[in-house]
Amino acid sequence: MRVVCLAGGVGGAKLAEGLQQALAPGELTVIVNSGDDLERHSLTICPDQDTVMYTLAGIAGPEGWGLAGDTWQVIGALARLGEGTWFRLGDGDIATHLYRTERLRRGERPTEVAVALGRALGVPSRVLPMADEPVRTRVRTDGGWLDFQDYFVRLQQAPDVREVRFEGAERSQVTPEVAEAFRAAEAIVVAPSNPIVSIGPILAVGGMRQEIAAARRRGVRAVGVSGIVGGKALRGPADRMMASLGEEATALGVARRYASAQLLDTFVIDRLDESLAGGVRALGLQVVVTDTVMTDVAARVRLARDVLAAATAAPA
Ligand code: FO1
Repeated sequence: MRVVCLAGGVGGAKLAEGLQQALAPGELTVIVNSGDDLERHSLTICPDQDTVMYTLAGIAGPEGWGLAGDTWQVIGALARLGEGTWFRLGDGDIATHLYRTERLRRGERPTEVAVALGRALGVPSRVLPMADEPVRTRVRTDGGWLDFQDYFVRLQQAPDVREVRFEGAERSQVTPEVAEAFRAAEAIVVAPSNPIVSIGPILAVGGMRQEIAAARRRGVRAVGVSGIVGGKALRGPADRMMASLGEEATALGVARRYASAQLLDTFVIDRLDESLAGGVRALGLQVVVTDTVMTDVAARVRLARDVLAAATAAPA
């Protein structure tokens, strides 16, 4: 079953790993958010792409991003030189950024570089950036507009977010590779990533919503998973962001967002949120209630199987 999964960072990577294990090699394409990308120390860094790629290669670091067993010599040496090192890059991870930056400088498209990196790391799925054009997520706080990683890492997501924009999205366009993945797709999965700053930028890419809508018109089912359980984001600031943007910080709030974008057929919520199922159904979505907290690999695969079952279920 060919599956296209939209994903951001660590939460998205976990479900993608479950899907990869549940599917045959080559059946999964993950479209990753590139709104978090940044330039540091003259290197092009694509955190969500790398998080998903390393996870699918089985080499992700202990915090979910970066590489397992990495060392920190280069960042330590930069700190001694007085460089700002709040965005920590491991030595092995830097090799990825050198490889990417060099190829981009030679004129390769970001998608081509991502495919080459995935191949070199032995990833049995395709990991595609959402677009080749640069799109940069920026958030407005009471202190003004910030680059995403300034907010996320340097300020540890402390300020309230009042507004979000995806700079460059209006000039971006789905790539031929992304379009081809949707044309071949038999199911679409929206991972339990931050709906505002992980899935939001992907949906803002020119032509993305149309590709999803065209696949759904062909009968392909789209299943989303809530990254908010019991009113708390499993990871990251999605709950606080939704609240400060005036949305309900629950699985129902996430469902509302996706329902108003006419993105999904089915929404998967946690058993803890069973009482919200009626509200989600009232939005016109089917509901699956299951265990969504991916504590280990077995839980990732279990959730992936539940999602795939929902994607193949006959429409109610
Ligand atoms: N997250 C942190 O909290 N601190 C870091 O220093 C940091 C460095 C980093 C380097 C490479 C990379 O691919 C990811 C990195 N992340 C770091 C994670 C990243 O900021 C977030 O996972 C995403 O951008 C949010 O989805």
